[in-house]
Amino acid sequence: MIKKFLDLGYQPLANSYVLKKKLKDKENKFKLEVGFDNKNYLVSILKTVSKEKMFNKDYPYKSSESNTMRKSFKDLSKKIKKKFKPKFIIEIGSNDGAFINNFNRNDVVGVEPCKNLAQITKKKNYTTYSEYWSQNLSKKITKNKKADLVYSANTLSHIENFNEIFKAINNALSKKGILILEDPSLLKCLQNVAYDQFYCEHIYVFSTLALREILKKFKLEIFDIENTKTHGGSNRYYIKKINNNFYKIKDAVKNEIKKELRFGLDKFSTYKKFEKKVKLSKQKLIKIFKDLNKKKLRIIGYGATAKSCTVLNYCGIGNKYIEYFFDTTSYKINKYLPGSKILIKKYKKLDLSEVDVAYLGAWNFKEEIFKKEKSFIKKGGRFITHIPYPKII
Ligand code: JHZ
Repeated sequence: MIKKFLDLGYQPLANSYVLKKKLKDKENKFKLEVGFDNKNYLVSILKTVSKEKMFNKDYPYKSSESNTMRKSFKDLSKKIKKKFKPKFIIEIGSNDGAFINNFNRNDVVGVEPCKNLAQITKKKNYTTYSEYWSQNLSKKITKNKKADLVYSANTLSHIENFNEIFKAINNALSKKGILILEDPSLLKCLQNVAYDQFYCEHIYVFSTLALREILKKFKLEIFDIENTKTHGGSNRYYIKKINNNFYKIKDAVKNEIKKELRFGLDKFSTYKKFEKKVKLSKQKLIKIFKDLNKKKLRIIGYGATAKSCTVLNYCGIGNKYIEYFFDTTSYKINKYLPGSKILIKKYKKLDLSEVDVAYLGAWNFKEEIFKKEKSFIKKGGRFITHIPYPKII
């Protein structure tokens, strides 16, 4: 049974940036509540938004926008080539090609329902199917040869229907073929009080415990896990068919499960504790903004992320506190953040003559951003973060 543990209020669609001429229009909003299923340990949002409303030709998020992600995909590609030597790879959710760009065009196929993004890889001559991943599509792609590797990063958590996804994956994989999934870690999310990992697109935030249960139903199992730093702490799961004896199950799997059980990811009480921390985080963050506002300091936002949408709308932080956001994504520039309606401007290096404090919307890229803004920090510029608790740094 799914039991609710967190209510993040009415929220707009996180990636639906608002045009100036539509500022007065009513936005599509939904109740963002999060629950825990004690049968399979799955944490999910309770009300979902249709995929067509979220993932369409106007999708603004590009994986290649940060050095961190480009490097992460490049390093993984090198590792995959060395370790698994795949001859045919399918990526589900290939976005703008940050992963497939690292492979030979004949060896890889992308699946990306957002047409604007699929166009980018098609232009580079990578075979890209601009459709939602499904059994039909899987059959079409693997009609002549099965895949040695199916890869999907930050996509599984966006798809509601496990039955369709995993049956399609099972069909696509060759006998020895493997599946690599990469998604934010629930353990990290709870440890960091990163409640902003929940928004319309993130239907699930997975624990290993939950994923193991889901995979069992489809005769799949995890044989290795890596903890990665991306997106505030993710897990990379290496998965095989249960009857594929080519790979041994590594101790890393057992160890990760132990860690999760030690933290209590199997218990509802853990999630109620998290709820308390989230409420406290909200109070503290609002206080920081109010105090800085009283001092008449100029605050902007840095990185108009989907995650920021949850924070700003849950905490009721709008343009009274944050003058504007900086973002490097051309599609977001000159639009307004959903709900909070804060203007997004084209990024330029932070300058103390214009800004005193920047709220880290893209807290998951803190290291990359701090490197870029070294001079601002050196001269006394400050950042606000809410991770793992609200503070000025
Ligand atoms: P970032 C998106 O979430 C949506 P978001 C999606 N649902 C998901 O799962 C994750 O990605 C993977 C900007 N930026 O990656 C670029 C700067 O301006 O945290 C992006 O707009 N300057 C698919 O939106 C945003 O910040 C910089 O120096 O929460 C980062 O978005 C850097 C590094 C980034 O994902």
